[in-house]
Amino acid sequence: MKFIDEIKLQLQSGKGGPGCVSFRKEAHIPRGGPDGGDGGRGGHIIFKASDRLNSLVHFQGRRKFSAPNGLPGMGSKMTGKDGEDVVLEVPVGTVIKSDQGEILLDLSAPDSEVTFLKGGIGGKGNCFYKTSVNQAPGVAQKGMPGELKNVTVELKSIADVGIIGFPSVGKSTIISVISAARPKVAEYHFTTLSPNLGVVKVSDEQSFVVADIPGLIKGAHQGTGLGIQFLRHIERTKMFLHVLDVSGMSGREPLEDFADINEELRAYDQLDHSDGRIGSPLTERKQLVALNKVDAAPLEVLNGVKHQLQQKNIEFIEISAATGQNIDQLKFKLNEVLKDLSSEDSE
Ligand SMILES: Nc1nc2c(ncn2[C@@H]2O[C@H](COP(=O)(O)OP(=O)(O)O)[C@@H](O)[C@H]2O)c(=O)[nH]1
Ligand SMILES: [Mg+2]
Repeated sequence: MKFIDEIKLQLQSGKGGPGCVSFRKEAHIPRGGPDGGDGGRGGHIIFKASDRLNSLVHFQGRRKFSAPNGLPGMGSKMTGKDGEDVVLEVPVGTVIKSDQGEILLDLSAPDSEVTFLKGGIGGKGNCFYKTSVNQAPGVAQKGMPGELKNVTVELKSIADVGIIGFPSVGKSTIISVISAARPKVAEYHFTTLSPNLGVVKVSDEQSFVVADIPGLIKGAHQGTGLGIQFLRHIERTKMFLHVLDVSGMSGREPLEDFADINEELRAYDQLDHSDGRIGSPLTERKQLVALNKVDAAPLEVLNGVKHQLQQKNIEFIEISAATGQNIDQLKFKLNEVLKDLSSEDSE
């Protein structure tokens, strides 16, 4: 599983409140029985997976979260108030990792809430220590400490490669021919519209995940259809395979399509993203263009498109998902681009 956005946080749950030493005040008796109550529990640190959130930007500027301590116990056997829990909302599909990189928590189910750091238990009041031999214990227990943890909060990507393009250009066919297996569903459970996913195996050690992201149509950024949600899926991929149909069989104009889809990406970038943007703007992400259906493409059309793309210095690969032409090359090319991207990242 790869990650595209991360922040580091220091988290601390509350300490338990101390127990209380107290004795009943009764007429004629100098010291009544013990009545010191227990301390309250310290506040928990809780993570909640929320559908409403799309990024981690709401943590900006805040790096430390601590839950308040429990309050001390009181006389008359009154328990101290518990410290209030701190609930940290994160987008569905967030992972919490330790400093050592170990996954401590995977928040992939919408609305799931997990107590991550428990608040310390409150100390027992002296009331608790009363026995037949000790009727007036003068001791109470301290509260238990809270927990302190440094963590990395990371947003899972849906896939390494998002396959984009208008309907019928061949996206589903491409994913079916380049991918060997379906990724483990549980890992990707967090997507609302479950895009069609596939694992592309390049070698025994190397594979990557592609997502066929349908529904990108003109006006998607304005919310046409489920446009915005599709765009949000696209946002959680690292690069795009932009598929154009050069056969003319579905009446598509490849270069117009190319411009229209890029226009949707640009328009989405310009929407208000103050609630969160994942990764870089869509228009700045790497795209590889696949000219699909070359088996059925009229030569003049194909050459025209190639010429135009070359003039604009746009990288492309000619393929046929139907005949398998250049499909291996496509896999290798995508893998290469992803490797370049991840080495750029680590620089
Ligand atoms: N001739 C030809 N047809 C293709 C090729 N790839 C896809 N198709 C056909 O194009 C149609 C649309 O493909 P599909 O994968 O469903 O497109 P999507 O809407 O982008 O997912 C289907 O009838 C496919 O069989 C190709 O390389 N050559
Ligand atoms: Mg499809």
